[in-house]
Amino acid sequence: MSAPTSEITILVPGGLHPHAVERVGERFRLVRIDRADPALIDAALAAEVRGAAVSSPVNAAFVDALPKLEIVASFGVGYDHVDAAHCAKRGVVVTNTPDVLTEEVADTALGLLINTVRELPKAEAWLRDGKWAGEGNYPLTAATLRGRSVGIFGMGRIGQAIARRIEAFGLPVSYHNRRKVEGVPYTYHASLKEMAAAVDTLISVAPGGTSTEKAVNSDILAALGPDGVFINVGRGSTVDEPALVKALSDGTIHAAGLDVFADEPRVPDALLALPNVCLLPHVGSATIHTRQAMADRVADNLVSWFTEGTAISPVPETAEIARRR
Ligand code: A2R
Repeated sequence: MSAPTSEITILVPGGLHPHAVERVGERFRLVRIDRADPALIDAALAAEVRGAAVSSPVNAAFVDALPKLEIVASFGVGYDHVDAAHCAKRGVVVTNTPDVLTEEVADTALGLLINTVRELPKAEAWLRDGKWAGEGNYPLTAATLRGRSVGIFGMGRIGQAIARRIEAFGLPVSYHNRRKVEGVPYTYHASLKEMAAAVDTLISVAPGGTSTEKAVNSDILAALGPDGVFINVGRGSTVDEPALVKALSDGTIHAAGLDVFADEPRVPDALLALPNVCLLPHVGSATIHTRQAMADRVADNLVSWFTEGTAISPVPETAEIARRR
């Protein structure tokens, strides 16, 4: 532990934010490979890699190819691309970058909600296309935020930041989690379907992974109803996309605003063809300011682990390991 960190090898498979690469390179021996593929690990590398800094998939086989691995420092708060359960079994701590992006993603969620309900991108296109001068005012929007009732799927750090903003807009907030959150003033629903039926605006900021896979399906969308607006800033995997396309096409719900998709960066043509969707290229945390803070958190987790023996932000699956050292 007390050896100079410059003698510790940190592997960076695939792309990583340049500031994270720079910070890790300043403190550690940094090795880059194209992707997290065991075929790219030779015996010499396997014998020396003690940490990895990643923003792309890391599976069990890759972890097993690195017998000295102690920590996987992942960029982003969502870490469904890292097999954290396997890392826990192997005694490898996984870290993510929560908190530093919370307010930024919440800002994006509100922007996407307003753009979806009030059709602001389409209104701007109307102006730019010369239709305001040529044809007159942009049509009044069928939907409004006024009188809406909002349900948040995933009342965690970002969910609560979104809820505070929604409150400031004067709208009631409900939420669905597996567990009730103590100390928040919002209405809890133990079932997502029950919440969808009780509100007309559903904002998903739940993590990816098997427990949320396609949780927003045709049943949930039907419960949301014909005035329903669905916003997703969590993970695309939480939505049954074909069911969403159908619900948007046949009037089951009114509109959707999506920043995340099941198979990024590919967005289904069927979604692109719909007039009642607002689509963003996963920009929830995408500012220079916040991405820099996330990159710092990746590096700070590695530095803390190898100098203090503790990780700053271990994911829940590996929290025990982070405390054990
Ligand atoms: O279920 P709980 O009590 O563990 O609450 C978490 C909730 N959640 C779920 N709710 C219902 N069904 C599930 N299967 C389920 N799994 C998790 O999502 C918790 O309240 C919330 C996640 O909050 P945090 O862990 O604080 O994450 P944060 O920072 O708000 O980010 C959320 C997601 C990331 O995972 C990325 O996918 C995206 O936002 O950027």
